[in-house]
Amino acid sequence: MRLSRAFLPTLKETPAEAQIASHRLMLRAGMVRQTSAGIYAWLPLGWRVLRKVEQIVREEQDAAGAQEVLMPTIQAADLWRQSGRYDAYGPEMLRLKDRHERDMLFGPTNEEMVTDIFRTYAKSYRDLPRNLYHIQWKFRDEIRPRFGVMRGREFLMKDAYSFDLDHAGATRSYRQMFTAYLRTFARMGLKAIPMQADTGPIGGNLSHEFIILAETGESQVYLHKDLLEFDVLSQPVDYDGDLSPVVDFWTSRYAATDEKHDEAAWDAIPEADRVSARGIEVGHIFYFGTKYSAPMGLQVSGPDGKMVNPEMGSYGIGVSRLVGAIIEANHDETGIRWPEAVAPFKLAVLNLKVGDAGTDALAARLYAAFDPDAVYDDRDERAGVKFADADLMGYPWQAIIGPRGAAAGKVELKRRATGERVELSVEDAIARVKGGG
Ligand code: 5CA
Repeated sequence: MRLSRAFLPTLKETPAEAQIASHRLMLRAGMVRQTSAGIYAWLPLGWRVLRKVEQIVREEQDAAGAQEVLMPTIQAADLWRQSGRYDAYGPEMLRLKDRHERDMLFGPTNEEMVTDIFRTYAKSYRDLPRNLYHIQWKFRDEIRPRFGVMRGREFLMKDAYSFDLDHAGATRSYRQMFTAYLRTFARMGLKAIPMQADTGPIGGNLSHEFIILAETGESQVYLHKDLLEFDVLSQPVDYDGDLSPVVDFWTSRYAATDEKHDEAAWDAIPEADRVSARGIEVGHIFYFGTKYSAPMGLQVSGPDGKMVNPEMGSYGIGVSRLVGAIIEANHDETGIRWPEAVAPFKLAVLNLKVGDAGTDALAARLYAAFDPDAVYDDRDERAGVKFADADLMGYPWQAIIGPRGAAAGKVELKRRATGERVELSVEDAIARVKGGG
């Protein structure tokens, strides 16, 4: 994308309403624009990141055997009356009426709807196990929307729902999602720690929150330091096989949120191994058995011919929240430092003298080698403005092209994460950025 024609509106001033770094940087870099309290429009830069995050989530769900669907945002209240949650959910639910005065709602989550869809088709134990997910906008009328997209009212969530014949099957589905979550967050460059958690309005008896450590996190968390060192991406994963080598490690070390914190267990850990920190919840998984299948009449015939209610679980990831969380974990005083996997563009080509035959030619070659994963700063702006914008927007690589270097066929390659700079020929710069090292 050529910046001379792009809609990438940056803000010079730090917006007063933004209390944390990610919110400030998302507004300053022109990633999002708040249109009502807790409701955001995603502008080109933000939208590209959101889609990259979403795609990693999708790939890992698919790899774990879940199937993607798309359920609507608007739901009929009657479905929620069947589960008993319509009245219980309270003022966080946005309730609507259609022109026929029928009660509708903007979905805060989809347990009822997916149970309704599944009960229409599933007849026997041979229709199990299944796992359906979608990536869809949710609305929760949060009492205090804050921190930008981190706690919004409208937000993008991936929610998956598993259906199994019995407890053993449901445990297996839970462990598959547990593993997929570890991989998903690791691919985004995040260390997310699963912690036993309360189940809240979703209900059920087993639940883990996936939490990344950040000073501005809303939860207080306690964990064993070994958990920060486990490299899940180097572990082979066979979703149809034994997941213990990945899953069991996490239950062998202490990790808890404030609500579940156990002082006695904590005191038993050597002090040098304890980490207490603030955290951001980026995912939450639940096992709740027949909490929805029983009242909603989802049943299948078992191998012995008797009817059974499938055992269910649900598995959420805060896709839009993740964009903020990734920035919380990857920024400095000048701006964002995107991990490559989710960067809006891999490379920014900064032409310091637009109109100079030498710089124009080198810039065009570099840009062509990476387009559409590169931005080309071909604006008629001072070098300082180009440097500041590239640092703010956080592209992993910057290729800086000035007239003196261009005359010698050289560009200066800067790595945003480390600040390291090297002078290279165009070919070597292209190879370096492609190689990622
Ligand atoms: N039905 C279950 C699992 S699919 C569910 O709704 N779980 S949840 O309530 O924990 O939400 C799942 C994830 O959505 C959370 O872990 C969090 O990352 C994200 N999330 C929840 N509320 C918000 C919000 N107000 N703004 C942004 N993200 C949110």
